[in-house]
Amino acid sequence: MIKKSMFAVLAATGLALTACGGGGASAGAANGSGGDKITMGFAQVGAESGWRTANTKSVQESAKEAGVDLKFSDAQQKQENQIKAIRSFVQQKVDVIAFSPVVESGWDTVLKEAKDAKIPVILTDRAVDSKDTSLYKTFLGSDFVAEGKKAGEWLVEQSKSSEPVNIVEIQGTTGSAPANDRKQGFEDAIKDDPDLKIVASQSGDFTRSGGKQVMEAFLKNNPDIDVVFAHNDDEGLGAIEAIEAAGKVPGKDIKIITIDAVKDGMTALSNGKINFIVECNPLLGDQLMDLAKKVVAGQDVPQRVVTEETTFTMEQAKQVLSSRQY
Ligand code: GYE
Repeated sequence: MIKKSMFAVLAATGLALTACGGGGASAGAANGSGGDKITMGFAQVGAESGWRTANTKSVQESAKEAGVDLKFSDAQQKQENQIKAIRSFVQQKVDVIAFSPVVESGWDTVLKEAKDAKIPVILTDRAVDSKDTSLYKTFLGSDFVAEGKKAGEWLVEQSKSSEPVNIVEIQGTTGSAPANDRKQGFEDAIKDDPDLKIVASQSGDFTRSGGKQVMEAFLKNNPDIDVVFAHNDDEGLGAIEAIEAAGKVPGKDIKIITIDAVKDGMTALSNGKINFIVECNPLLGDQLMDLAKKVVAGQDVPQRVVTEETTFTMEQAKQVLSSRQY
């Protein structure tokens, strides 16, 4: 099925849609250009994946370098824990709150509390679906719809033979922005090719064990799987284990497409066990600290900052593997 390799697609640029007023500097807060240290409360999703580990490290290291006092909280993939963490940051009167929302909905109340306390909020990595965009100053992260689209476009490109292709999809965390958007982008990209059919789709919660479990069930119920689309590398790596345990060859009998491009994923791609990876960049720390300083100083920041990303085939992965930072 694999014929051509598609070359790296668009690099989303840092794009300023609308400048929105900062104005959230709390009384006596430092402005980041000298003066007191800024205190940032950061509510992380958890430690579910290689991507997340790299993201946490990036935020922690960048905070140190930027002289930002970081209060870090790990929500263990539970929204209620993140809400608690944000409330505690409000109580502690931090200068700025940054968080990566586990799921998209259900944030209005707590974000209103932060707004009433005049503490600016920065969305990092994942979006919320709140109608009231004044509840946060900016959103820094990837375009997940574009990522799903790149995955689907590659598959369309590879499958010109007019034979039916049975796809199984391992979704990310249910209700999360990357799961919703990657699904949508992928479906959009394949919808005009009648040979490409998603025969099963289930969440693996962005974890390796989740990916393995879901794939085991897929293999039991579907004798004829051609392609796995996993919403992240870890789920794809779990699927590889399940495929091998079932006596099939990942990357050959069943093609695998994933998103992230972390070291373990890129290694599997170099070894031919994964066939294509769409990059999602976790190194958001420097940009986050920069935005935080501006927001605390009451300066304007773009409402949306999109991360730059590419895609990798096996050959491309082999070339860059040794220089990958995460
Ligand atoms: O792709 C996945 C992680 O929100 C972009 O979360 C992030 C996703 C990433 O668990 O590996």
